[in-house]
Amino acid sequence: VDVDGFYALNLSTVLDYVAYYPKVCAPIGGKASKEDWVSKEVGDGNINFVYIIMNKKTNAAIVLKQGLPYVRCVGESWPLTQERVRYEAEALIAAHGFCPEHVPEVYLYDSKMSTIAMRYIEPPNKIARVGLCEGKTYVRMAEHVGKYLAETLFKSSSVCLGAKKFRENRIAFGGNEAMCALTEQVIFTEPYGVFENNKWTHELNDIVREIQSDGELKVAITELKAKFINECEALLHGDLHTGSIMCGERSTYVIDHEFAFYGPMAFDIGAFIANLYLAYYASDGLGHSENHKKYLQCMIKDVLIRFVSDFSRLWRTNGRQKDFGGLSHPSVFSAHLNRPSQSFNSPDEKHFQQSQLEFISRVIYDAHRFAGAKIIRRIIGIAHVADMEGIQNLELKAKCERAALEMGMRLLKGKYSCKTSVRLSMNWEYGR
Ligand code: ADP
Ligand code: SR1
Ligand code: MG
Ligand code: MG
Ligand code: MG
Repeated sequence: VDVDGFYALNLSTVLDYVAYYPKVCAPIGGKASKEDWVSKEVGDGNINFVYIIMNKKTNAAIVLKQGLPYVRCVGESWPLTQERVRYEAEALIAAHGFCPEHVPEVYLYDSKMSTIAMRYIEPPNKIARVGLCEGKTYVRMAEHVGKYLAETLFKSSSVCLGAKKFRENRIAFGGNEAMCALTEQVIFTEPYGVFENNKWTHELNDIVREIQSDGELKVAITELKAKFINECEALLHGDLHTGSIMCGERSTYVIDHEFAFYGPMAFDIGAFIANLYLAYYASDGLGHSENHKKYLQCMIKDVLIRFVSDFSRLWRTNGRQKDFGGLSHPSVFSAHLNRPSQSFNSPDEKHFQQSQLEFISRVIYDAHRFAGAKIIRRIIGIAHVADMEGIQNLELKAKCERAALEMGMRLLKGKYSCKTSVRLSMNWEYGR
C-alpha cells in the first residue's frame, strides 16, 4: 500500500488497502483472514466506484467507496473535485448521528485516497429503485424516509440548534461548491435551454420545445434555483433519489451523501417524491398492476404525512421556541406535551401551532415544486432513470415520459395548495 499518495484502486489493490486498516477490516475477520477475502466492484451510480470486500467463509462484508477526480458516467472529460468525498463522509457521519437506524456507519474516511469505508448493507436489502422497477412494495419505506427527512432536517436546522451553532455548521458544509454547481447546471439550467448534455426520446420533441419556451416555467425554475442557492436551512442529503436508498422488506437505509450542503429542506423532500412520481408514471410501461400504482401514490402521501408529523413533534419537544416571534414561555409547550387540547386556548400555543403551520406548509409547497424540476431533469437532462429507461417498447416509453413531464410542469408551476393537508398531518400527530 502506498500510504503517501492517491491511486485508483482495483479489485486486487483494494484488498491490500483494506488490510492496512485494522478498524476497517475488523468486520471481515481482520488482516489474518485476508486469504478468505474476495472483492467486487458494484458501483452502479453515475459518479464513483464502490467495492464490496467479503470474507467468503463468514459472508461478513464491508463497503469501500472511492471517488476519482472525474464523473464516472462521463469519463475524464468531466473533472470533479475529490473534496466531495470529504463532504460525503462528514454528512454520512452527521446523518448517522441524527438517525442511526437509517444510515450506515462510517469506519474510515481517507482524504489522500478519497475513500470511505462503511457498513455493508446486506441482501435482501437492495437499491429501492431496482426493487420498485421489479414491482416490489416496501411497506415501511414511506414511514422510514419520512422519519429520516424529519430527523436530519430538523436536527441540523436553526430551529433545533439555535442561531450560533447553526451558523457554525452551515459554514462547515458551505464549501461543497463543485457538487452544488453540478446540481445547478444539470437540474436548474440545462433542461431549459439548448445544451449538449440534454437528451430525450425523439417522440417528445414537441413537449420539450414547449418546456424550453414556456415563460411561466422559466420564471418558476429561476425562482427555485435562487432558493437552492440562497436558502440555507438544513444539512441536506442533496441527491435523495430512489437510487440513494436501500430497502429490505422492513428496513431502509440512506446512502450516497456526496452532494450534502446547507440548503432548502424542500429540496431533499422534493427529490424523493419526484422519484416516486417517476416510478408511478413508468409503471404502465413496466407492466405493473394498478395496485402497484396505488401503492406508489399512497407512498407520496404517506412520506409527507410522516415528515410533517415527526418534524412538528421534534420542533415541539426539542425546538427553541423562545427564539421565535416572542413565544417566550417554552415551559408552556413542554408542560402540555401530552395534553395539547388543554393548552390550545393559550395564545402561545395557538401562535406556536400557527408558526409551525406557516413554516412547514411553505416547505411542503416548495418540495412539490422541486419535485417538478427533478422529474423534468430526469427525462430531458443528462441523467435519466432506470424506471423509464427500462421500458422496452419505445412508443410506450414516450407515453409514460410525456405523462411524467406534464406532471412535472404542473408541479414546478406550483398549481395547488397544501396547507389543509399539512394542518391535518400536524393535528394527526397531536391527536385532535
Ligand atoms: P454513486 O455516488 O456513484 O452514485 P453510490 O454511493 O450510490 O455511488 O453507490 C453505488 C452502488 O453501490 C449503490 O447503488 C449500491 O448498489 C452500492 N452500495 C453503496 N453503498 C453501499 C453499502 N453501504 N452497502 C451495500 N451496497 C452499497
Ligand atoms: C452528471 S449528472 C449526475 C447525476 O447523478 C447524481 O446521482 C446526481 O443526481 C447528478 O445530478
Ligand atoms: Mg448513487
Ligand atoms: Mg453519488
Ligand atoms: Mg434528481
